[in-house]
Amino acid sequence: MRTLIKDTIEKIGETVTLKGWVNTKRDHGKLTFIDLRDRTGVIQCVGFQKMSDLTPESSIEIIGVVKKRPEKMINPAIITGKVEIDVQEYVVLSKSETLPFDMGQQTLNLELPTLLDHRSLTLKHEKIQKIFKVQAALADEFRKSAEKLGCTEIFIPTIAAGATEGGAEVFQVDYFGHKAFMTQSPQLYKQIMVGVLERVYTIAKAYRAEPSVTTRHLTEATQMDIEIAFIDSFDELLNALEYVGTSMVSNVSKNYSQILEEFGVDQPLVPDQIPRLTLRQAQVIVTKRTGRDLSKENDLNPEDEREICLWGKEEHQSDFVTITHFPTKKRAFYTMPDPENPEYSLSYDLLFRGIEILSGSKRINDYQQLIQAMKNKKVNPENFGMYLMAFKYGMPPEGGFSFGLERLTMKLLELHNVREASLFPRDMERIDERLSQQSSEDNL
Ligand code: AMO
Repeated sequence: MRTLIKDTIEKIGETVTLKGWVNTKRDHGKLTFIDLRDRTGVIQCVGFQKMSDLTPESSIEIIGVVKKRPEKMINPAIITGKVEIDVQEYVVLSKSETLPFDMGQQTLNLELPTLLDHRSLTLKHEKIQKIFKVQAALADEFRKSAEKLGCTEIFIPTIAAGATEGGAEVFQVDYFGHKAFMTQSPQLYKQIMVGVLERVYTIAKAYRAEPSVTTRHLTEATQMDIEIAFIDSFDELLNALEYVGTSMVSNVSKNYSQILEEFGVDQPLVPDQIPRLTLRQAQVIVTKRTGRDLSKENDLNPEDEREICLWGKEEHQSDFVTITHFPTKKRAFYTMPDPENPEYSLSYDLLFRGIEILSGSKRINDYQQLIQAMKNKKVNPENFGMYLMAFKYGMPPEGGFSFGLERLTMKLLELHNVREASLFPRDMERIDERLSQQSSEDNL
């Protein structure tokens, strides 16, 4: 029977069967050292055999005896650091070809394009795997907090008849000769569904034909969305998004503190009250700190987001800052203008460690007002028949928000580029393979 690597520490003196991949192999004269890796960890295995047929990344089975390591050989960095395996026999299950680069380093020091060109291989690196364990944990915590808020999970289509967020950044598909679009967000469907279930959440793919290459944009991103009906106040929405955001970040950082340490990242600063600023208040603070005049700007640019987060850290010991009241003309048609000053809207972004990780708003729930808002934004109501139907039949006051999973993962682990937080990132230059390379090959 197979023993998992993490369980070997309980089996000193026993003969065990391990299965995994050759993480590294070192020849020391008569002895061969293998670091064997499975889904639970890494363990050192020592054999007198030459093991010349074992190449790094081969998948193998080892039968051996669990031995206590001599005191001075203990490795406190790994859970199996006090033991090692005395190899009796081994079987190669599938031999790996020679690797294009050394995968044995603690951090894989490759340029991002090389890392992505070899994604199926580089994902196997222990430290890279950890990014996606943290990502899975964030999604899990998102689900838990959404359930605590009383939301029901929904699964929404990704092919739609109309562009959801407006603008030109939409992928068009040929749908049996009809024009259709990849959904830019779950927005329309989650709104329809609060008219049914009151409170909903979804983790969904969102497609944006982003025409530029930046460190924060993917063309296919994962959005974690919540939508809540029968809300009494704008603050109720702010409380909900801050609750979900801080629960995810705090719980994952606590449960995966070792991974954060390995990435050299501090535990996040999460005060009881997240600082809240209107866009205009935030701009005044940035101007005071940098001298830059932002009075004519209708949004925060990446530099401003970084600055306001530095302010949050220094003044409120917070890695989060909530920004509210963006100009109505800058937000999507479904956003509710502030009744006290309709030039601004009941909208918000949540910033974390210098970058926007969430946005959302209170929504227009009145049918006629929604049609008018669409017309003002040059959005044709005829393309949104199914969506609008929900507003004809008693849509309660409602609002919601959406977290970007890759951006959140990136900032929690302080990665440099959002592509590192996506298993198979898509951008204008890549769908798995580099598109330029592919097209030049096509031309051969
Ligand atoms: P928005 O367009 O701001 O809002 O998206 C919400 C969050 O999703 C993430 N995100 C992205 N991440 C990587 N690459 C992209 N191209 C990308 N686009 C978005 C960001 C962002 O904060 N329907 C509204 C939300 C709502 O009102 O409920 C929406 O999509 O972290």
